[in-house]
Amino acid sequence: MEHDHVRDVDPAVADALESEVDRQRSTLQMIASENHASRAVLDAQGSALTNKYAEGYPGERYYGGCTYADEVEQLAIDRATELFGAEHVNVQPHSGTQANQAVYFAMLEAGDKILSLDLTHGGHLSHGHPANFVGQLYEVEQYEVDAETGYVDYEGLAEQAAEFEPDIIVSGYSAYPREIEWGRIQDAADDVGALHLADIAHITGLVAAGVHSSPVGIADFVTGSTHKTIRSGRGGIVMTGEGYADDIDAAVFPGGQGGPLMHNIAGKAVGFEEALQPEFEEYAEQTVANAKALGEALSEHGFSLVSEGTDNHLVLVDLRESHPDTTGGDAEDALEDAGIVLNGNTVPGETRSAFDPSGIRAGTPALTTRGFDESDMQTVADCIARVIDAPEDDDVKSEVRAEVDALCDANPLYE
Ligand code: DSN
Repeated sequence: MEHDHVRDVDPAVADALESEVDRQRSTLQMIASENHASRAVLDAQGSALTNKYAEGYPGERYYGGCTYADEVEQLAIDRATELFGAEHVNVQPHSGTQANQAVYFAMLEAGDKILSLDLTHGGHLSHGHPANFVGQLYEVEQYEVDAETGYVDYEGLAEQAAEFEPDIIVSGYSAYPREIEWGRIQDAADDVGALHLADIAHITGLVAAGVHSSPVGIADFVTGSTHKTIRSGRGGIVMTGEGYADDIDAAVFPGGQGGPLMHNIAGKAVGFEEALQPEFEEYAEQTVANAKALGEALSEHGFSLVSEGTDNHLVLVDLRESHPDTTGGDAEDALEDAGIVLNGNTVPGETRSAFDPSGIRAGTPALTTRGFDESDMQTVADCIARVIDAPEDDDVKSEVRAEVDALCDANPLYE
């Protein structure tokens, strides 16, 4: 993948861009929130729409010259509506966090109460972490997963809601390997008259393909990011019923954002079109099959998986039992030396810290895009185990690196 126009102007950035493509081609991307967008999505994101201001919405802009911006945004809206079956879709949020921000801004006053999953149990910064604006503007209490099973403690959540009386309950998670029971969270919200925000950022593609149940039509608001499992242009999305449509649109623009990133919205439109094709359902099914195969193979190697497995695109490994002297950060570094890129992650009942956590999170969306199947995942799990068993051993890392090279050669990217 050449960047000739960049190279003419700026060889330093061109070198970095080309090195990044090489890095993605020659290593295994297993960060659960990442994927490899198609060349079509990349082209759309690198298009002349990056130049266009289009504050407002299709047909109601504050700038002239929006004919094609309108066409592109309406296509993104129509395709998302078809994919998810939502009554109203806003495709302008710059990110998943800004999609969540729009919901809070539309529905809450400063000081209102949010009940959300603890970050170390799989939640997200924008669900109420004290370092995030959400934790600072609102009163936040957090629920947890069951310490024994690793599944969301739905009964505990309902009891906590009855006591705390939140204005909104947030579901949908960033490091949670199991199917989410939207209806049980909705029941807890209904019991206390709270709103329900379901953040499907990680599983947007799985929901679109029907391989994870959908909260659309159950939760009051469904937010997501558009570049993870759904592999579209980078950014966020908000879905809601007609009753909240105007509030959400006003909270996105002008409430929280100025001009929409029209080039990214073009990438969303193209990616949504790809996701409407039958092959995308096969992709999503294979993503989950690969995560299950990875989890089973890691378990056979003696690793302890939070919730003992997965229903979605990721596994969360708690290293404390099998490798008490190896932190998630140690594992992340050693694996990257061997060409396997994932992240150290906190685990439920974390005894270290977010900077030096006790687990690793591994996802299959990007490898599945490259064509990896269950037998490849067995090889990947073997490689991960060998490195984590001997994180200081350079010979092991070199041997694994050679296996990674072979896997990458067999599953080429951006040819
Ligand atoms: N940072 C993303 C993740 O890795 O889960 C979520 O925004």
